[in-house]
Amino acid sequence: MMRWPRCSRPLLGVCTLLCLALLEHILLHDLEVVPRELRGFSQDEIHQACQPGASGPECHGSPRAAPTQCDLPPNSRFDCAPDKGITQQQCEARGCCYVPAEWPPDAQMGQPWCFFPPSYPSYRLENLTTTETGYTASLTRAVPTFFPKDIMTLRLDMLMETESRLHFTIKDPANRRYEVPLETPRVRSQAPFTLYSVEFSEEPFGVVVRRKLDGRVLLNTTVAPLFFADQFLQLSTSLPSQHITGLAEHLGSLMLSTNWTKITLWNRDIAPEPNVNLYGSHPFYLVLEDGGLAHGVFLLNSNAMDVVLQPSPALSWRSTGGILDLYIFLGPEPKSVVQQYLDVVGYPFMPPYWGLGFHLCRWGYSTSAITRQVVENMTRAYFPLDVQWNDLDYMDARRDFTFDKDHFGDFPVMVQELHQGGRRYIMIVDPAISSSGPAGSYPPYDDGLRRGVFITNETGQPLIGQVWPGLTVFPDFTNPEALNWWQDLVTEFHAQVPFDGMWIDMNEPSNFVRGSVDGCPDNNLENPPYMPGVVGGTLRAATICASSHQFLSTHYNLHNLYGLTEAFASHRALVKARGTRPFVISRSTFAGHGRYSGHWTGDVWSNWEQLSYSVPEILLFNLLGVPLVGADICGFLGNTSEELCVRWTQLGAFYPFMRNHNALNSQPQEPYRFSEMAQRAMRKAFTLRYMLLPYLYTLFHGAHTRGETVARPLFLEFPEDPSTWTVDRQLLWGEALLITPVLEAEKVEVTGYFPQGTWYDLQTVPMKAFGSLPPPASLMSTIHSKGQWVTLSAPLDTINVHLRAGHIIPIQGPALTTTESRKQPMALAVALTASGEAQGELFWDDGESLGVLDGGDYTQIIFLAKNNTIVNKLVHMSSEGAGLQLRNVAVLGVATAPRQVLCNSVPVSNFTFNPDTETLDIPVSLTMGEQFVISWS
Ligand code: MIG
Repeated sequence: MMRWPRCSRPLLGVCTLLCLALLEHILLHDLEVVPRELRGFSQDEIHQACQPGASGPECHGSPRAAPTQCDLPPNSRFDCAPDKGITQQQCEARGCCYVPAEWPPDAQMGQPWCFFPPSYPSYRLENLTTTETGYTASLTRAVPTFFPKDIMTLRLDMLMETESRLHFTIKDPANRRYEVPLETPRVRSQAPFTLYSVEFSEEPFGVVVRRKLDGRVLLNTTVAPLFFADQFLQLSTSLPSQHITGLAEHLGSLMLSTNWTKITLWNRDIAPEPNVNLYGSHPFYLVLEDGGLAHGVFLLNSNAMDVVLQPSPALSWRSTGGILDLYIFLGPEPKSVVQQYLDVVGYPFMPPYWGLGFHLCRWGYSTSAITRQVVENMTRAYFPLDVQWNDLDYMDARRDFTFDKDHFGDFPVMVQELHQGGRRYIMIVDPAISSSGPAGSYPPYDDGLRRGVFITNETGQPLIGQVWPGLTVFPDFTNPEALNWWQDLVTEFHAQVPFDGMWIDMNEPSNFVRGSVDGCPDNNLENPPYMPGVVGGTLRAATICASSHQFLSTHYNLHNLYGLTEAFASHRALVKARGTRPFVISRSTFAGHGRYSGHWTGDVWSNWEQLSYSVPEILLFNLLGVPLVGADICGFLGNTSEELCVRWTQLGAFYPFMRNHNALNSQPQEPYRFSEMAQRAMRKAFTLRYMLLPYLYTLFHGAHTRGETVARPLFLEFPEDPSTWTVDRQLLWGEALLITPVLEAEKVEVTGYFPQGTWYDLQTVPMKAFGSLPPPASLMSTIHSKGQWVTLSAPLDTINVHLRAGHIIPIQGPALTTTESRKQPMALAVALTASGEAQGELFWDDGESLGVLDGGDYTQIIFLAKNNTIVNKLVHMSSEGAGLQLRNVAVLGVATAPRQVLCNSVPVSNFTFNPDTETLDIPVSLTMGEQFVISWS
């Protein structure tokens, strides 16, 4: 739909020119001048006071007279003293309003005392012209701000890239500034149709983005002045609702509070707690709008930043460098928002099948004999184990790419034995490279030095910090030579020890001394004029000097990318060394991380609070395209308890990445350490996971090829139901499974939200084919929900899992490794809706080859149920999947007892029907490769 610009009166002068200039383009574009009511500033005032040639105090330089227009609603006040606490006098000298107010006790922040008046000078938009992809314009500022080095003239590029994606950049046209080296889609021409319209305000400059469908304003940057100084960039926008999530990595609920919240992004090694900057940075948010539509915004900027949320509601990005590079995703469903974000940063990598099995680790498996014993104990106690891990213990003097010949003398043999048992092996690798040995004693250091791959200090020498091996240098993974050096190290070590994946820790990067052993220089990068709310109050806290040098730029700009670049380097090296699908788990992350690696949530305490926080963290990383994520099961720091460990194992069975890991001095917490009763409960959870692996793997394929999530919040499936929006103590696997874990001590009941529809207790699925789950409960356990909270029985041996009506999931017989479980027969659980329909999918391949999709060596099958009939559609077949046995089809929601069941027209004599659970159980003898028709009447 085309819209004529609205030339409202106060803007007439400016607008007339603009309208003439654009007349020829207007029919093609959705351009409008911002209507008055949207503007944060009074145009009249600016125009009167600051016409060209005017010399009012608001127009030129400080000190300025105290502004008069200060009666703004408290929630709509934007902070004019983001950099420091200031007095009334200092505030007014900035040309800002000063109104002291109480902050609630314990508040991290509250309404600002010093705030911008509507007349505060900002940029002015000039020379708006159309381009192939949208618009370009200049932004000019007449009056400097209180930050040093304002860039007085900027260039705006507005790119209408796709129907649902708007992209704009604001940069310095005269000097090339640092930009995040992330590969993003390039678009040559403007999308022919868009879900959004764009409007500009000339003075002060602002952008307004609306959803055409309902006219809702999704972005309005006129609410506060734009800042673009060398080390301080601020862009504020209104939000159309207070329901906002994203902006990882932090500990807390899934939905953020807009009641004056500051989120700091500066990757840091710290045991997770609320309100602090954690290991990763993802400057992306998703907003749920009234009615259930959603949009997302991504600021592609890697500098240290704060994001401030306030109750009007509004959001301010405050970055310390780079450029403003903003994407807006129009959805309109929250699922599409995620997909559109991932179209920009990349879809997740496809993990090997074994990576979805159980991983066992601890810091303190101090010898290969002990490590072996752990594996044996697991098997003896009938616990599955796919991947055994070692922490720092295996290393010689804690140096990467070495092993301790005394305690891990037969390390390579140990790994080979694991392989013979159908298992895999992963060890920790830290980025910091020991630099203290005598020359020639440690090739990774010597070669790295020769190849110039380490981050350097102000004198051009490798910066020296201190990490586990003592003095260390830090590889610069933005240097192509470092990628090759890393690949060589990985390949050489792999030739000795045939490990299967890499656990990359300490890659914020973490440093035990501030900055370096020699401290850091005193300069603008070390002491920026705006210091985000980083723990420790300085950028160098727990890491290296911000002003150190990397190949692409300063560490100041690249810090938040350290984990991402190491993950990239490791992913690439593993492909080379092993020739099969790489498996990397990283502590530090940045936007786009999921393309190369998974993530674990770091040093969580063994307590109930951290157990419950792990649900929103896992959900959030799925929204961010890092679906392979999990917390350390039973907790890392401190001692777990039996009950906590059971509950954590049950929930952990539904983390996409399932690993039990423990700190050095904590009580052991392997599953076999606990009482028989606890072990039985854990075993049940393990069994569930292993049975569900084909479904989980299929979900990962959806993430990899379609940008979907694996573990997902309820709001993603039920956005029209606002009751789902804040649910973050339950999770879905795909569309079909709802998991309701117990997250509190001494509880044998749990209350969960069940969106409208029918939800079948997974334990009513009669798995006679596998004989491993307890007998079906009664029909009582099927939930017919109107959209309500339901209290469920949850004794210690139970995690509630419900199958959503309308879905079919593939299930496989469990085993102690995926090597074995992949050979087991399969079953289908078919959950019918009231109208008797359901559908599902299976993706299958050899589980580890690269290029499976390109080579076509995979199987993809769709299952459909309707009118008392179930059929499969063979979308794509390969020998791998074709031979899988299908032994059992369990149909849930069959109201009346069938008299006859047919499988490919042949009567099935031994079907069973349970009227209490309304379950029809059909034994079959099919292979996945054959087409089937199963029906009952
Ligand atoms: O300074 O390698 O988050 O999982 O066990 C601690 C030892 C270093 C931190 C990791 C943790 C790991 C530990 N590491």
